[in-house]
Amino acid sequence: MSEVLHELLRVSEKAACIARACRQEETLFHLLIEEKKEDEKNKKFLTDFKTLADVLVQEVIKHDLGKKFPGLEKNVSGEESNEFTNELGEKIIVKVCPTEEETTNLLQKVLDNNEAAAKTLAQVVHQEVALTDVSLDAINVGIPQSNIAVWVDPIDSTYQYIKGSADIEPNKGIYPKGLQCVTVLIGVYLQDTGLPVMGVINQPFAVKDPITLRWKGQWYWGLSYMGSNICSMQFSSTNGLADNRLGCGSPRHTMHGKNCYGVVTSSAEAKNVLGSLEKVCNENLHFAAGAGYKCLCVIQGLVDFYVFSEDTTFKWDTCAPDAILKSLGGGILDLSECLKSIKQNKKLSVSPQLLYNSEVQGARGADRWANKGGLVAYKSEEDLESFMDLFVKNMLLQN
Ligand code: 2IP
Ligand code: CA
Repeated sequence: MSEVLHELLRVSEKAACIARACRQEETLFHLLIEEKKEDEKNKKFLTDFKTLADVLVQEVIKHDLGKKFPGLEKNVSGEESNEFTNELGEKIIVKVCPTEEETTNLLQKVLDNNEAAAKTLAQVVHQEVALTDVSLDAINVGIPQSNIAVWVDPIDSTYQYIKGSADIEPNKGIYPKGLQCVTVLIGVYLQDTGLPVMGVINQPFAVKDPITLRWKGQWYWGLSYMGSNICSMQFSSTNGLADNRLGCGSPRHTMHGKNCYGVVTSSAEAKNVLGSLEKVCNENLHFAAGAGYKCLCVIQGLVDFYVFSEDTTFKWDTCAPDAILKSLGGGILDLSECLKSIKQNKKLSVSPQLLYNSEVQGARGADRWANKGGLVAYKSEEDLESFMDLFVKNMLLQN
């Protein structure tokens, strides 16, 4: 299985290269940030370049995985559909073609004949990206390929990708917004049980080189299958730039000299939940953009939990981080089920984990794959029990 994980890592880096190119190459950046003029907004068929960038990254991931592991591409899913309609009303299926020239021609059709942009984009799509992590060679875990499927979020935190600033200062290591919140998420789950087993999070804009002003990325991987738990953070080898052991054994956050919990959540979180979190965490309650990035904050040990009660995260947002958290002894649970368990005095370990093979009954479109009951991402089960008790007690005081 190390070959699959190796390929996930390599293809995540290729995705990160495309994401960086769209921000760093003048011809592409111009399209990315282009504000549509009022009359253009009404043109039904105008291609949205940011959607194209998303779709293209997803197609590259699908294409490369299928090339290496024939058949796997049929089990790769994500948020985007690869069907486009251009200004002339032509339907175009965006895909990676056998040659760079063919991909250029195809992209030119979607980009309403912008040859320079199509060429630049096709070039990055077809470039060879080599990425190796020697620690992966040590993995000897066999997961039947016929039982695996993949969730892809090609560019999580799209808003920060388009509008995000490069100069946001972190608060206790956490970026509330900005390019650092953008991630490429590739998660593998078992088709029969729906459990996540392998994941890669690639952060394309982790550090900006002060001299060249170019961005460098960073990546994390994890595998959790039948008692084998391995994660990139256990190794000191390179995963880009930063020390990938940052989060291991991080000290508990403190408040007025006492231990307390650190939580990251969304600015879209409900008021009563925020009220309770503020009581439990005080100054250790953080807000950050990006579902993938918030999970990364838990993985890195910058916070203990990522709590979100709304239903606006999806399977593609959580599958990869969930697998990495599992490899570290944690995971992601359905928040509403956790609250039910606590009310019934049950242990949280029996609360449903998020599963990746079943859709929300009665829902349509993307909502079929929503994490309907919200989520709580954690690294330590023991801490989860005591944190949730405090959280629920304070929730009751809010109501
Ligand atoms: C989004 C993105 C948002 C997140 C939302 C995701 O994915 O991660 O940042 O909202 O839940 O679905 P928030 O930042 O408020 O947590 P995408 O950017 O891929 O649509
Ligand atoms: Ca997303």
